Amino acid sequence: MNQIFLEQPGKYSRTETCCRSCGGNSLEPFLDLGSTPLADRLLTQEMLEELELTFPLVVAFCPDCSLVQILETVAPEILFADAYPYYSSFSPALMEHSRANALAQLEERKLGPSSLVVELASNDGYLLRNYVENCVPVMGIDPADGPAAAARKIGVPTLCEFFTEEFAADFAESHGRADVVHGNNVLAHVSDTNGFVAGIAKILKPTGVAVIEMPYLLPLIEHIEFDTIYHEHLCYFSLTALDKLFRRHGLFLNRVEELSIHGGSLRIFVEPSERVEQSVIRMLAHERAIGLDQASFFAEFSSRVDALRKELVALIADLKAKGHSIAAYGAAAKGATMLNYCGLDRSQIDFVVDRNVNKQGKFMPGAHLPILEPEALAERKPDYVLMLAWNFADEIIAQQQAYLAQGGQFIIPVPHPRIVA
Ligand code: DWN
Ligand code: ZN
Repeated sequence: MNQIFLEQPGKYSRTETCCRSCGGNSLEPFLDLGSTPLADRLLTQEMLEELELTFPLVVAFCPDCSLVQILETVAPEILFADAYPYYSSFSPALMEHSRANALAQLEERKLGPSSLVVELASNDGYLLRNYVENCVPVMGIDPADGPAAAARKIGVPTLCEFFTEEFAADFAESHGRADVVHGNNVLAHVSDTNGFVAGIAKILKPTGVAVIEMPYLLPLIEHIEFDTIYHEHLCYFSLTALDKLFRRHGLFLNRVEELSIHGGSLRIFVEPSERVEQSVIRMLAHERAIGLDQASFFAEFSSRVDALRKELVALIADLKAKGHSIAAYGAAAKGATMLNYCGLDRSQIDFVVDRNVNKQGKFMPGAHLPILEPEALAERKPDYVLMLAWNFADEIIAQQQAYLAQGGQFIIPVPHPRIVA
């Protein structure tokens, strides 16, 4: 695939001038992370020798509907190719989070053998497996071959497709409509945002609910979580922007829950009938009160990101000047943004470890850090480990007591770089 990039550079991306949600043409850029490689595109040994193409990573605010979004759209066929390495089941915390979500819907909606639960971007069956165990019919939809095959292996039927409005119409015809539609960390990834939401409307029963999770814009700004910005994430949602997006397709954002996962997320409950609960009214009022629906709210963000970068680079340089060795934990997409924006690579960081066996043996995009198994920390005993998967820091540090006992220390990069031992 890399070779194709070389033959036709630029064929695989488009710079948007209109808002991905409302189509407005007054987009106001407020952060430029430079031209960066695709964060999820881990490299094999042979790919290291080839030119690694990069794409602009500029973030803008839409004053017409409050949506925050990146301006470059890279073709989904490239972003989510079969080499896409993300498997949800490598995180016990995420598995527990998903199980609790499924059981809550099962209970509240009194689902049973005549129900249908669909998940968009169902990955390796990590969530739908909980419905299968409770004899509720399911259907997963995911364009990545690897995770889809893994899902089928555990008894979760999965269609290996991109979810589009057209696909949704056919699905409703052939499979009927769903009582519950899940979509976790997918809405931000789709290039046809409106088509995706219109598709949800097409596959929901009139009494159905779509339960959708996405990272929340407010903690991203408050905790300087700039590394969660990469080409796979086209949109960064406030509740204000979500409410406008769903209403445009006759769907109503009736309930919202705030979650700590992935650095701060929202779980929204969207239905074909309007019965907005206090949780939504309160959060919309809060966003209005703090100005999350105004461009001025983002004015300082770029300088705060740059200050974090300078702080982290200085800390790493100081540790290296003192002769210390440094590794990293988490071959995460956010890790690629962090390393590449801060200009960190193998001259400062020797390797990165990750539990996902599909990532081990590959290399991080741009920085080219080799990805090893977590046991390498106890074996190679780096003095410090930069926690690239900071959203799972507690879980990971709990696993690395042996490394800590040897005197190892972690560097947590956000919201401000700090050393924890
Ligand atoms: O939208 C997305 C967000 C929500 O999750 C996807 N684009 C992919 C993913 O983002 P990410 O690539 O930054 O992934 P994570 O899940 O934040 O990164 C965690 C990484 O750390 C994974 O590669 C798995 C790994 N890990 C590990 O090695 N040991 C995770 C845990 C919990 C562990 O104990
Ligand atoms: Zn807009």
